[in-house]
Amino acid sequence: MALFRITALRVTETHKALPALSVLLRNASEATDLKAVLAKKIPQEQERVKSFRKAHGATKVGEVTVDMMYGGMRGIKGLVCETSVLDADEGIRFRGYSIPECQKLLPKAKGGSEPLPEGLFWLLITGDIPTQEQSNAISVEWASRAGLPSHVVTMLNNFPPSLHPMSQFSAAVTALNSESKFAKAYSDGVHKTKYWEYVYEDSMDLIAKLPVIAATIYRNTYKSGKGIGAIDPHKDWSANFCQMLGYDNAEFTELMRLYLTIHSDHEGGNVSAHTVHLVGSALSDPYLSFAAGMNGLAGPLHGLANQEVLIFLRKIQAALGDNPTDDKLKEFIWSTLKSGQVVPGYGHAVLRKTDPRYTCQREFAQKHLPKDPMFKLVSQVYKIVPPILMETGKVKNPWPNVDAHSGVLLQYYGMTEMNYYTVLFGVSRALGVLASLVWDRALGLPIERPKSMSTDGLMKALKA
Ligand code: AMX
Repeated sequence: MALFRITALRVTETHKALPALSVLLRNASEATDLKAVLAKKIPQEQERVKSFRKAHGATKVGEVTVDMMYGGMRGIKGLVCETSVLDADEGIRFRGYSIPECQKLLPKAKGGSEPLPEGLFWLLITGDIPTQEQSNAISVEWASRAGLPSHVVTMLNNFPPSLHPMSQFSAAVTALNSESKFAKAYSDGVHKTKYWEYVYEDSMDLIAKLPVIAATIYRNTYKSGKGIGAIDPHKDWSANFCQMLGYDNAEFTELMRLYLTIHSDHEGGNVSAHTVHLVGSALSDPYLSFAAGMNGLAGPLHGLANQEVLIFLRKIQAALGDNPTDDKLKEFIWSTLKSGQVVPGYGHAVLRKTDPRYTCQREFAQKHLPKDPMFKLVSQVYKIVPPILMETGKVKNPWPNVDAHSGVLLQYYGMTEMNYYTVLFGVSRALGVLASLVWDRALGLPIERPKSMSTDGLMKALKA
């Protein structure tokens, strides 16, 4: 076990940077103070929602069929999510902005061309594209909040490397709830109108700490626990994360900025987002709510698909070599389907076209790794799989989703440990679901409790 240890000191070395941090934090002005910006916006939005509900509270939005009840509630409009909306054909829009628009409009790192996740978070939580200064202020603030309590470090260091990284991730986040300002304020009897402020504080702390947790898991599980180094308050969130993971390739850092931006949010109904929202509605603190969502993300039909895709590609390579013929690949895909398995990375519950998150990763690959054999295979799979899935006659969306591409990019830069990929997805997903959680409490949304029925009761009600 000693081999896999890193010391608490190493992780909390962020404190070394404190003098530099305090200067940077002092530079924050009212315009770059996200909490102050939100405090102004929230009463306006509360008023807008209140008057909308007063005028239209009893208006019907849609209907529920029996198939929807047995079919995973597919298509039921039953949730409000402010941060993003998913269109079946166009894909995700973050607060109204498409991925190419975000790539163009959001602040970048010096010398970089991909958006900073800090800027995306500002956009998700406020609805406004931030200035460079606002985005930089978030980088500094997250650096200042990144230290882990020693019990979480000890816990991480004692996990066997055989424990799946997602289990380590979720368990560590759960244990972090010792730090919850919301839980403490609630037990101290804080007024409900102030809930959002504490959920905001916990969310900012949690987002700041996630790369440290994730990097510790990576180093412990795959790199014999060799130290993760210190947070540099002059670097952005992704650059610090890459450095802690042990990657110093500027191109990989750019990939990570793109990756952490595009995986952040996919409206409110997907398993991870919905779970965080649901658990948060019981007033479980943001750590517990987010950990619950991560257990959902760890499912192979959801976030674990990025791991499954690479395993699938490796299986193809092992069976057919690096350059399979189209016919051999078709045979392989059909035999997968006939053995009752899904083709990972293809299909979606809402999307009906190629996922724009796939497209922007493909563009990144075309620019940086056009000759990579695995990328060539992914392109060939993109040509072969959709017609086959259409031919089955049952798959509603034969096109690739985000997970069909991400692993290929990561392995190109040396991150070949595919069991780890979903942790990266989880770090990113925090941005969307925690921004939403702040708004859930700001809008005073109640505990979630839809009505279920038994088959007997349903038959009786429909006189069937
Ligand atoms: N390969 C094989 N069969 C598939 C398929 C795929 N990629 N996608 C859908 N199907 C099958 C379903 O299993 C279902 O079969 P059944 O009637 O025998 O049960 C049928 O097609 C109809 O399903 P659907 O309505 O098209 O999809 P859905 O909304 O029920 O499920 C999803 C969506 C993503 C779970 C499904 O497409 C799938 O399993 N894809 C592979 C796993 C994957 O890539 N998941 C990641 C999704 C994105 C994410 O959350 N990160």
